[in-house]
Amino acid sequence: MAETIVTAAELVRQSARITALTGAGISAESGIPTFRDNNGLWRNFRAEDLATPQAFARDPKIVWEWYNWRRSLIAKAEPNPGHYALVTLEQAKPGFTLITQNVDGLHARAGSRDPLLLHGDIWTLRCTGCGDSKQDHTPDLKTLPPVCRCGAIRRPGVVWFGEGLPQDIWRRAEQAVRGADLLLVVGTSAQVYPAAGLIHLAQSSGAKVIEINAAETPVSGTVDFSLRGPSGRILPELIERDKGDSL
Ligand code: BV8
Ligand code: ZN
Repeated sequence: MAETIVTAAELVRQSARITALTGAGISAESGIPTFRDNNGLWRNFRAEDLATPQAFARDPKIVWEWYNWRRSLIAKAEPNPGHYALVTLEQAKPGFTLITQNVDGLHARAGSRDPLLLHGDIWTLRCTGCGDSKQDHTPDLKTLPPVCRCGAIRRPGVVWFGEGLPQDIWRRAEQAVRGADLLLVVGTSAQVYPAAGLIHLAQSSGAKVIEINAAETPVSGTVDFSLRGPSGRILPELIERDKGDSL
């Protein structure tokens, strides 16, 4: 293994309170397109056209067609070694917290016990009328938009641009980052706020930061280690060293 990753792996081993912040890049090797890479989800669409309350109010059907397409894609996807490596870390470190911007549910499917879902969950359908929220894992919803028994239409249970993040989740995420010795930043372009602000919060709270990304990001030059490559390969190297070494 390259010298840098060996040193970074030692930092992981020595750290007691580790927080991980993940983005769409951790699910890329599961076959789910990211948002801003060239094969990105949003290449054909503009975020403003789809992931906003205004777009949904204007044309709920087209927004739902995009989410339905993503749900069917995610339903066929499996967690990859990057997701599983974070489960191994969680089991080895009682002070571990996982924060994700992803709505695909792959961390939970890999076995992460309590991922903090900053941007919600694509499998949740929330009624725009009575507020009823339910989990629905049907990959291909037949009726778009889905209708609640109260007669109002349901929306995806995700956070759109211009919407606040779930307050309790955000508070727990900030608390975890403030108290961390080490923040792992995995597969995020660090462009969406307030999530990306957690990276700066970690740095100002004295935590070390290890970034794992296939490409350069706005934070690559500011972190302690910027490991370049696919998280599905790097995370296991970083975390699942030969089993002999206890983490
Ligand atoms: C809010 C959920 C206020 C739905 C999403 C101007 C400046 C700064 C901020 C703003 C601004 N104008 C507006 C804002 C605020 C705005 C924002 O940040 N805009 C950005 C674009 C400038 N933020 C908001 O609106 C937020 N809300 O501010 O509300 C408020 C407060 C109180 C009360 C009312 C209102 C809400 C933001 C949440 C939006 N929802 N998604 C859905 O998923 O459909 S955002 C969307 O982007 C996803 O959640 C995604 O996770 C997130 C971040 O993207 P990434 O995960 O980083 O994915 P990306 O494709 O960008 O990058 C992938 C990375 O992976 C790349 O770096 C790539 O190199 C790497 N990679 C690829 N393959 C691999 C890999 N790495 C490792 N291994 C690989 N194999
Ligand atoms: Zn309802």
